Amino acid sequence: MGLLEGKLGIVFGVANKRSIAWAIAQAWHREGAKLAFTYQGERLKDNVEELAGTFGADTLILPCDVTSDEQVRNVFGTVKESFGRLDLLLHSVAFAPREALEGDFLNTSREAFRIAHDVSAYSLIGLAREAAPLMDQGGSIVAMSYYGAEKVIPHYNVMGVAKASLEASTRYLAYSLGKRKIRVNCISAGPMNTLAARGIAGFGDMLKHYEAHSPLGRNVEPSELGHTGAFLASDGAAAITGQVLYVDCGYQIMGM
Ligand code: 0WE
Repeated sequence: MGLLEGKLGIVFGVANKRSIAWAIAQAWHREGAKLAFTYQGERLKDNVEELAGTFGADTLILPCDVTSDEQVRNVFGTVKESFGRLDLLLHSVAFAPREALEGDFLNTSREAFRIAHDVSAYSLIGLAREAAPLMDQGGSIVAMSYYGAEKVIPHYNVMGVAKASLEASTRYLAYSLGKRKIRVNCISAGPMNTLAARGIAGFGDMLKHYEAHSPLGRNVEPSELGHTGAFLASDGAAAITGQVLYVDCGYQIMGM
């Protein structure tokens, strides 16, 4: 028996086979969940259809720009028609304009700040609000964060501020949704070689730094995020809510 047998879930943030969202979706599927997927923009439609299609030709795949209230409403309207209800939601979505991740944090524009927070943090609140009425037997919402939320990582800049907002939103949502038995948690992952990391100057050195300084002496495998995602979604985590779980080979505990 899988950990998530009979559960219904929706996954936001698959871009390609290396996506963290895909690693967690595979684990949720393996544990018996039936999943719907969303994609951001026509550019990613074919990728998501190819990946999610391996879970069955009838897999629900919907467009969703998380900055559009209308698109978010439509997604959950379709999920309600198709699934009737919902147990699980994965938020694995972030964006800041590239220039904001390159220069000096002091030069962060109002617009870059707004976009980063809208896409990467507010979206969790918007998705949770639409998902909650469908989670009529309780539920589990999982969002992805990063250490740059609590300590300065050079160049992570406004994304760090947006992840801090995402983590605080996780706590307030956990409090808001607790009475409906809906849990909300973050996984703070060590650096992963995904599309979101491509082209980030010094990313290779960052992976080497984790290898050298994390207690486990290595980087995180996508499948390990899958296992943690499955645990948080499962009844094994029934008393865990509002938390940030570090899946970072222990890096976060180190002072030097
Ligand atoms: O959260 C992230 C990255 C998210 C991200 C990535 C991009 C690249 C392309 C958000 N917005 C954009 N905008 C783009 O135009 N990570 C945890 C990965 C990451 O990104 C970094 C990191 C790490 C780690 C940026 C600078 C320094 C470290």
